[in-house]
Amino acid sequence: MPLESSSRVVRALTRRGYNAQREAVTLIAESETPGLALEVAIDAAGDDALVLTVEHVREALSADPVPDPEAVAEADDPASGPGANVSPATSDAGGRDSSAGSGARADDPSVSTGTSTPDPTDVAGRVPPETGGSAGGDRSPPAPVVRNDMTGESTGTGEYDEFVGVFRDRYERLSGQLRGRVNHRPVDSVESMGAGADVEIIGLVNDIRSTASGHWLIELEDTTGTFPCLVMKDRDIADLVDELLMDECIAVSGSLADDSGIVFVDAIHFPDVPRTHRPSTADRHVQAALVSDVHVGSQEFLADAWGRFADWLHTEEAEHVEYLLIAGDMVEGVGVYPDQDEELDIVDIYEQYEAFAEHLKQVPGDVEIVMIPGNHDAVRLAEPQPGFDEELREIMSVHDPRIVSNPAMVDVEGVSILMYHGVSLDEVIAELPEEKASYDEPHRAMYQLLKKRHVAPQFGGKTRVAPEERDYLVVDDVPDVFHTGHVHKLGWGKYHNVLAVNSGCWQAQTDFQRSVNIDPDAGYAPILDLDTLEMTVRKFR
Ligand code: D5M
Ligand code: FE
Ligand code: ZN
Repeated sequence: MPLESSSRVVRALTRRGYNAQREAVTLIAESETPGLALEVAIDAAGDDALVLTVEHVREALSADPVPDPEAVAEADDPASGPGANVSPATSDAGGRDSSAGSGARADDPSVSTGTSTPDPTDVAGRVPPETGGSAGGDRSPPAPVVRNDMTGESTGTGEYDEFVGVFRDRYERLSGQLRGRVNHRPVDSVESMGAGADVEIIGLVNDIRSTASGHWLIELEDTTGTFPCLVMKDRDIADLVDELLMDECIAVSGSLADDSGIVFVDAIHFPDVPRTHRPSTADRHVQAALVSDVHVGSQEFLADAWGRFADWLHTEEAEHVEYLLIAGDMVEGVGVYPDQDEELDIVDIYEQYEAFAEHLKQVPGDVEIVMIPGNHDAVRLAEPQPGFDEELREIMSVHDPRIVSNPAMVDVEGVSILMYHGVSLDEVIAELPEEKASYDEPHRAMYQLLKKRHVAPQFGGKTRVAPEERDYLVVDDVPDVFHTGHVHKLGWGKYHNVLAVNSGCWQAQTDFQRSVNIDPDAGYAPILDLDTLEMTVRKFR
């Protein structure tokens, strides 16, 4: 089937407010009179259905293979009786209000065009309208299992005590990861050890200074106090000091100085991902598209590229793409950056989500969508960010996406995928040397976060972190795939067998980005084979 005809069907359905399963689109596009098939199928689906399923189409078509003029004539555009070549892309008359949320559709006068006397029995064997909002077809992939979703679990009020609490939790959990490798001494007992004693300390990095003679002084903090640790500039490990971020958890091994007031460091250990990590894979051939940073509402949002991507998902080539993961920045938002309003196409945040929901409708209804928020989305900026509130969920309900917190661990067909928007990547890139993290190789910055087993270690920097009882930003379990966005650069690679993917964006270069020489990778969709963890990238721009 030519791509063009299926994409016209998708567009026509989208305008009527329907999301559609792939096979439903294919059946309509391949029928002799797609325009008519579309009308009959919509009629069969009923006004309450959100997703046009393959059952709707099959039953509509089989019930009435040669449409009975009486049943269809008045249901159809008067100008296009049975057999007339109705082009779905142009049969716009009577389309649903595409910007309305699903709740509004049933009352939409245009919806009832031709179906003003809906009788559930007038087409033999028609299934009752779907009301649950899920794809509902027999081809729906297994729903992803989400761990570490803090939506609705926020306890933080911003009190000082909570900062103490979240650091304690971070320390407990990350030091636990290091304890098998070092024999930790609480810092308040280190001083009493004799000069020259071997010492191992696990602590959060409280301070990093260079001394007058160019050595490094790292202050580590545990639950009992702080202790200064000296890394000599001529040691190989001095190179690792470049990688340190404030507030991350590390261990040092060394020996106590003569005056017992300082540790001379011989080795630095990170919680890290074990080199022996063996990722899990799906036991069937199935793929996931990993995207982020759609930025609907921005003048630079690439609607055409997104449309081509959604059309492609309806083709045979994409038949194994059963999941779409979106790692934040669905919309451009309002007031995110200074002077941002000058580049807005849609100035109202809810209208931005309504427009975004329209673009989601183009995605096949049998693709499972999982999304997390980013810094442009309408949730709190401080991380962890809870999933969208009810009002936004309702706006996006047609495709029934799974909306979870940033970050979240999502298990898809046995593959665990850590989704994180990626605001801390800016900081990692700013603070680490070029060869360890850069915008051109964003996956290397992601390696650092894996090594630290924390998605945003640094407190009080550019990444805002909210104190919660639990530090949701700690990476407890090693993921098989780490998916981020935010920096609008495409890059991927493996770190100790974990596939790190930063997924580019759907927004062309903004004025700000031009001013700081950020050249975004826009309009790409990385496609991940869940059975092999191999990646292919498709370009839609
Ligand atoms: O940011 C996309 C990338 O561009 C990310 O690396 C931050 C950077 N960026 C974009 N606009 C600004 C402004 N105004 N100040 C600082 N950094 C910026 P995203 O937040 O996904 O749009
Ligand atoms: Fe973004
Ligand atoms: Zn962002």
